[in-house]
Parts: sequence; structure tokens; C-alpha cells
Amino acid sequence: MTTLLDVAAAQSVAPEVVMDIYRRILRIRRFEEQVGKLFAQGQLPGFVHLYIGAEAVGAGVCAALRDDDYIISTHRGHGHVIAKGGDMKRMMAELFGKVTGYCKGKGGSMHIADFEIGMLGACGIVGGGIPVAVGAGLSASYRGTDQVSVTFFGDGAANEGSFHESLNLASVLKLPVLFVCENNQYGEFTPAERAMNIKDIALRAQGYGIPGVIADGTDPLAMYVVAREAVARARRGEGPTLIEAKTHRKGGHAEGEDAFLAGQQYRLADEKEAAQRHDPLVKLHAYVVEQGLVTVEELETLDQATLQEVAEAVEFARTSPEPSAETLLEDLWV
Ligand SMILES: Cc1ncc(C[n+]2csc(CCOP(=O)(O)OP(=O)(O)O)c2C)c(N)n1
Ligand SMILES: [Mg+2]
Repeated sequence: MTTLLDVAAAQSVAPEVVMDIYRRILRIRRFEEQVGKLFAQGQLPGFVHLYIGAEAVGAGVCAALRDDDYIISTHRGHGHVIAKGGDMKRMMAELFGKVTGYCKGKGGSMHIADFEIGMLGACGIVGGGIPVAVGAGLSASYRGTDQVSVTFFGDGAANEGSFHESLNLASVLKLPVLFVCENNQYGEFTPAERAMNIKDIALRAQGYGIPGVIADGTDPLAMYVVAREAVARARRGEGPTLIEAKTHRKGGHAEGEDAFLAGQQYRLADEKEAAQRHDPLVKLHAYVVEQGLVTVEELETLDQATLQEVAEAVEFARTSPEPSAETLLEDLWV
């Protein structure tokens, strides 16, 4: 298989970084596949939105960050936490609603945060995380550090007022923020082309006087290269960048949607096929083998170890206690 990656970009990435990105993607993929199975078995309370298909974005961008940089996520956020170095056990326990979870079982899939790794939180309100990242960028700038703040959000969120206000303020104050739009071409069941009259969300950057970059969101190394440049610019004090990652969901909007869609098809004709063909894990697997960075057998061993890590996370979650009724009103701000 000839690589479907941007070779020029790929060759500017050091082999150890390539493999680091591969491991991040693999951890996300195996975690998410297991979450999909658990949901189908009725073992998880609440909705889950899987990140399968978009792993290149979170993994590529987070590999360009330092541990003390910040990220803010969305309702589709498991992949961002893992990409930033999150703990699978505490994540899985949170999905099960257990007391050992990241938010003591009170946040669930859409509200995982881990301040120790700079993960300031996910957000079930579409577009709700974007201004938080601007606040984190303002804080870094005010404190005189060179930390960078990244907000991931969808194409749907790019039509929210919070997106526009955030780009404007970050631009005016020259804040160290990366606005990373994961354009998977749908907001729930509505194709983006029916929700906006432009094809490229990156164009909106012009309206706020900041760079807008289009990247292949199925190419992990191209994502890394684009993020590396935007991060360097932000650290130099030159302000924010809007990165539009053209990507896909491999599955539905939320797990279990077939039950209420009752056979209705909403995916565009070629898009579903493209989502399969541009699987970021398959593409990076082919690349690392072709380049001789690692053997197929070594990748298989890595996969087995990752599956084991996921299995241990499930076991940890299953055997953890439920939160007690007395703690119901703790950790609330009222
Ligand atoms: C403010 C707000 N409006 C509507 C919803 C319902 N909703 C949840 S996810 C979603 C689609 C978001 O689309 P996009 O931003 O493209 O993210 P994606 O799901 O494609 O990753 C909508 C409309 C919500 N959670 N918050
Ligand atoms: Mg979308």
C-alpha cells in the first residue's frame, strides 16, 4: 500500500515523534472500540460520542504540546484526554459512573477533566469550551508564561456565537490559543453544507485577522506539523491560529443512534466510503512499516499491550464502588 500521508510533512517529523503519535492513536482507538461495545451491551449510563476516525487530530496536536499546555474538549472528548496523556482507568470509571472516575462518577463521558495533565475539561454544550480556552490563554499571557491553550470543537460549533467572539478576543489580545476545528462534515445528522454557506471554516480566520490553516485531519503527521507551527507562533507571542482539520466520523453521531434513526440514511454518498479509506490508524500503520520504523510484529505486540491496558481499565471500573447517596450534593457550585 502506498502511503496516503503527506510525505513531505511526514519526513519532517522525527521517528520517535511518529511512534509517539502512533501510540496515542492506538490507545484512543482501542479505548473507544471497547466503549462502543460496552454501550451496546447496555453497561454504560448516558450517551457516548466516539472519536473513532478523528484520532489524527487529537494525537497530532497533543504531540506538539508540552505537559503544562492546556486543552479543552467537547462532547466527543475521550480521545483528547487520552491524547494528552490521560489515565484510562479513571476515564473508564467515569464512564461507568463510579466513584474512582475523574469526576467521582458525576461528570460522565462528556465532562472529563484532569487538571494535572492540563486537560481543563470537556463540555456537552456545543461551542461552550471555546471561550474557556481563551480564558486559559489570557491567564498564561497575564502570568507571563509561554504556555499554549488549545480548544477542540466541531464544524457545528463554528456556527455558534461563542466561536466568533472567542476568535475576535484572542486576536485582539494576541493570546496563545489554537482553535482546532474538527470538521467531520456533520453536526448530529445535518451535513455541514446545509448549516453554513462556506466550504472552508478556516476562511473565517480572515474576518478576525488571524491565520486560518486547512489540514488533512486524517493525516496524523500533517496535523502534527501544522500544530507545531501554530504552537511556535503562539509561544513567540504572535497570537492565535485557526486550524480546520478536515476529517470524518467512522461511526454515528452518538452510539445507539440506529435505534431512533430507524434505518434513515443521512451520510453523504462518498463521505462514508472516504471515512473508511482514510482511517488514520490504518494509514499511519502502513507508513511506519513502509519506512522501516517498526515491524508488523512489533506493532502487534504494542496492540496486545494496549488491549490489555483497556481490559484492565474495564476491570477497574467494574469493580469500583458506586458513589454513595450522601455525596450527591458534594462538588456542586450552587
Ligand atoms: C448549544 C448546544 N446546542 C445543541 C446541542 C445538541 N448537540 C449535541 S452535539 C451536536 C452536534 C455538534 O456538531 P459538531 O460541533 O460538528 O461536533 P461533532 O458532533 O460533529 O463532533 C448538537 C447539535 C448542544 N449539546 N449544545
Ligand atoms: Mg461535526
